[in-house]
Amino acid sequence: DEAPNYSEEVEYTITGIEPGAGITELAKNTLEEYENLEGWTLQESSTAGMIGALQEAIQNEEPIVVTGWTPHWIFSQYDLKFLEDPKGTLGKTENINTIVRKGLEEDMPIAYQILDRFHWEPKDMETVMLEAQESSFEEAAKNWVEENSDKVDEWTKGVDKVDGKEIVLVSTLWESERASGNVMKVVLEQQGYEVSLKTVAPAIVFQSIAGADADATVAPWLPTTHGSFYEKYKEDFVDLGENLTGTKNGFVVPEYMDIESIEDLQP
Ligand code: PBE
Repeated sequence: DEAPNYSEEVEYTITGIEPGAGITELAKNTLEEYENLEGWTLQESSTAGMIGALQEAIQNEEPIVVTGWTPHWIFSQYDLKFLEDPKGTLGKTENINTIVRKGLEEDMPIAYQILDRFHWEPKDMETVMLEAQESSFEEAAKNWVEENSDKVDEWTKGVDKVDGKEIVLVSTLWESERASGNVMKVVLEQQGYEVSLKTVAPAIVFQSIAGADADATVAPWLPTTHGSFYEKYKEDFVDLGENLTGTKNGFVVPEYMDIESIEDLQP
């Protein structure tokens, strides 16, 4: 049984996202590691551009291969599947970690303790992401915190309040991290902090924590997606461990495409 050949229809192209994304580097490496992808290229654009191209292809029931990840609302909106990645170049199931600057434990022990305790599930993150589509991340985060006081209490119980101390969080621009960043912002604000949340490229997340321009991040995907930045800066930050388990990157296609693996794509 031969898999159908979609290569010409997709113009030997993987539809990608922002140049600075971890998944963009992993996708480039994937094109190098799979012999059957010789001659294929990664079309870098933006997340919105990738989603627009995906939606257009689905409307016309045409083939398309995109760089995709979960948690993401596109999986609840459309019938999609990850192509199997037998070489594992796009990474296995990953964690999102909390990383803080050196000295934060001494300077802001209260924030440090809450950040250290912060842990939630992919479905919590998805709830915020979905609601944010109708309102905003700020609004959705506030509501999630209100409706999940049992979880938030576990992070804040027994911890003192502070009086307007400033703290800088950095995050990336993707919706999953806008969800987690805004939830942490609300939680720290309720504790009495003045929180600024900045959105930057993954490289800058690590660079600013290592350089103490920012205090904390709840955004890094590890061990693979942001692993190269982690390695580069690991002497210069404190890793508080995972805050969520179960993210995944891959090449994503509509269900109606009759292939199952990256190896089914043809040169
Ligand atoms: N992502 C979503 C990011 C991390 C979170 C997979 C697009 C990246 O590739 O850097």
